[in-house]
Amino acid sequence: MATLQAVLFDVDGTLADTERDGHRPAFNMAFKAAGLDWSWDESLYGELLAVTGGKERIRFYLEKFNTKFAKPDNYDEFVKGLHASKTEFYKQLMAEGKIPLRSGVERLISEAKAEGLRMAIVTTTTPANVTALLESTLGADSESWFEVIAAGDIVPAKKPAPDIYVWALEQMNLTADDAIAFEDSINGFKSSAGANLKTIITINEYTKEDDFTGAELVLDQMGEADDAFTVLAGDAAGHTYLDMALVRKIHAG
Ligand code: XBP
Ligand code: MG
Repeated sequence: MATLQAVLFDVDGTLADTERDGHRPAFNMAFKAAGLDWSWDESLYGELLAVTGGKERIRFYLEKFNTKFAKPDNYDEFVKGLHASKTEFYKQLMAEGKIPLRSGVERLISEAKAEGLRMAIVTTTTPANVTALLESTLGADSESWFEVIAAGDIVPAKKPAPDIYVWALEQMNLTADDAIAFEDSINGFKSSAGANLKTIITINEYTKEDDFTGAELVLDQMGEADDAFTVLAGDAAGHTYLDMALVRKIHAG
């Protein structure tokens, strides 16, 4: 295995619990603003997460859960407009700063930065949403810490397709052996594993039943010295929280 050169971070569910507390309410706000009586509760949203991408998720909802809705003639534009409105609401929610990073995320990113590792964001969410989350949690200039922001419609085939990871690695002129990915969901893991990346999973409420067979390490959270993780699969080599020393061991192992 090559020396670790880069760390690739998923965003939603991995850096913060944005799905339940950010995206879901933002979708609902956009529906309301458009005069639609649709409402995505936490449980329905869990089912809708089967499909990545907000525009794709709206279409999936209308195909599987709200089939009686009469689609307008300009359906593509309708979905795009609804999604653009959702992005505005999402940015507002992030600006309010109510969604914290998950345990250990800020520390791990700082460690990786201090050790000179190259960093990238690899996500299916809209680029503006990445900016909004990073700025509200890590500070105004934090986006610049990431050499590549691979996000949204940059590749047509979103996760679980490997394309977005392949694209990010190409941009960085790296091979999969040079990097490691952090993910939280089966769609994300299929994408990173499909790009041949070793992957560390931190589950959340929506993804705790997903099948992560083949992931190097499955944790409930990255954790801190005073907030230990629980190891769900893999070998944490006696560590109690995820630091760069453990990340390097996992990558080399
Ligand atoms: C995130 C997604 C995104 C967000 C919504 O997946 O699937 O679609 O839920 O963002 P991942 P947009 O964590 O694997 O990147 O509405 O901007 O698409
Ligand atoms: Mg995710």
